[in-house]
Order: sequence, then structure tokens, then C-alpha cells
Amino acid sequence: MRLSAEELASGKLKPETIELAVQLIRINGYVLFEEVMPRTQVELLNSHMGDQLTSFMVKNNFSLEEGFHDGTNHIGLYVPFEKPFCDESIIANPFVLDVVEQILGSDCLLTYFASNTSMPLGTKPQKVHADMGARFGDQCEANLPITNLVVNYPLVDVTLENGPMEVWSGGTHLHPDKWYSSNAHDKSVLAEHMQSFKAVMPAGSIMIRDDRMWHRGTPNRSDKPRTNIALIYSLAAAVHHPGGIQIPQETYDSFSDKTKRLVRNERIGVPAIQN
Ligand SMILES: O=C(O)CCC(=O)C(=O)O
Repeated sequence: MRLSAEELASGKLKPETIELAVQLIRINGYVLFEEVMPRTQVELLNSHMGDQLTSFMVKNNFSLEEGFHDGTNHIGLYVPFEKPFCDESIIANPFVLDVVEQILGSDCLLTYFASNTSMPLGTKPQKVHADMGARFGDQCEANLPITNLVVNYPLVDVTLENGPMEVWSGGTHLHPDKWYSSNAHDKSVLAEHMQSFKAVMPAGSIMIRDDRMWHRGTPNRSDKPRTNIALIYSLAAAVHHPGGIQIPQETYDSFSDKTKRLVRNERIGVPAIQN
């Protein structure tokens, strides 16, 4: 959906937009706000992410031509909690929080700060998957309440060419818990017979999705990385362990109270991760 000029200018969603977005996530598995972040900010982020990808490729000895990660040429990496990445417009984006807090509660936590990139020359799609496993293994026949929302910020225009995420929306997030266990039916086999679509969107859009919704990365046929930033917000009651995001003390000290609260379970006072 497109936010109104008034919402974009005020940084605040109308109550009816929040309600629509919440219902879309609950029923369809995701909502997409198109072209929200300023282009200049997105371009800056993309250029810094390019540096991260380059050093990650070198460190891991990855070659695009030889391929990696089963020929998908997909890279998932933890993003350093430093500027320009850890800007409050990203980690505490008002549009995102308006929606996320309705679903996960105002005491929800930021628990993941990473990125997903479909690099050029991939030859295969990823396996169809959900981002979360079953909470009760093979046992639980019930659909459990949502615990995690993934928020994706694409840093380039996502087209049919450059490796869009493919999603199976409309109910895959609503299966009983055991559907997310390692012994569940193979999603890839079922998914070939189900409706899906490739999530094309302009740079600077925001996708908020239930982490159980089935999806996969697809090969990038362009010559540039297709990168997004991926955050996860979690239900406070479902977070039992200390988090893994490394947040330098001075970065934490610069945050608003709201943002400090969002990252309260993470590793504060620890240097940012380096790729
Ligand atoms: O292409 C994407 O952004 C999706 C990547 C993904 O689902 C994964 O790496 O687990």
C-alpha cells in the first residue's frame, strides 16, 4: 500500500492505516508500505552495505562465478550496529512501530539486525522456508500466537530481474506449530503447487511480515547486488535469552528512551560486529 502525503510528512500513520496493516499481517502474512524512506538515505545505506558485502565475500573466499550457498549466491550477514545502519529511522521507524506494537505489544524487543542479499550469478532459488522453527517440535496441533515480525528495507529497486523474495502469503503463517518443525512436510514440494508471487518493490519500501510466512530468495539476473536490511521485533514474553546484537556504549547512550527500551535485551557496551 502507499502511505498518504500527510502520513509521510507527519511520520504518523492514520488509525485506519494501522488497522489495515495489522489485519493484513494477521490474515495475509505481510504488509508492504511502498517507497517510504528517502532515496538519499537508501543510497547511502546501499553504498555502505556494498562495503560490508565486499569484505564478507573476501573473508569467506566466496566467488560469484564459482557460486556459494548451494548456488543461490545469497548472503545473510549481521549488520554492524553503527552509522549509517543503526539510525533510529530504521531501528525505531515510527511507521513500523505503529504497526509492530499493535501486534507484539509496546514492550516488544528488537532482537535481530542483519541483511539479506541476492548476489549476481546465482543459479538456484533458496528452498522455500519459514524463518522460525516449531516452538513445540512435532507435538503442537494448534496455531500459536505470533512471536516475531521481520521488517525488510530494500536498498535497491527490487524487480523481477534482480532476485526478488518470492512469498507464499495468504495463510502459510497460520499453520499449526508442528508445520514449522524439521519433520514437517517439505515446503518446497508443496509450494510448487501453491500460489506465490515475487515481491517487487521500489527501494525504500518497508515490508513487515510474520516470520512464519513461507518464502525464498530467488536468483539475481542483474549485475548488482539486491540487498535489504532485515530486522526482527519479538514478543517480550517469548524472548528468554540475552540477545546477540553488539551495541557500543556510545551508540546506546545516543539513543532515545524509546530505542533504548527496544534494545534492552541486547549486548550493550560491546563493540559492533565487523564483517
Ligand atoms: O531474498 C531474500 O531477501 C530472502 C532471503 C531469505 O529468506 C533467507 O536468506 O533466509
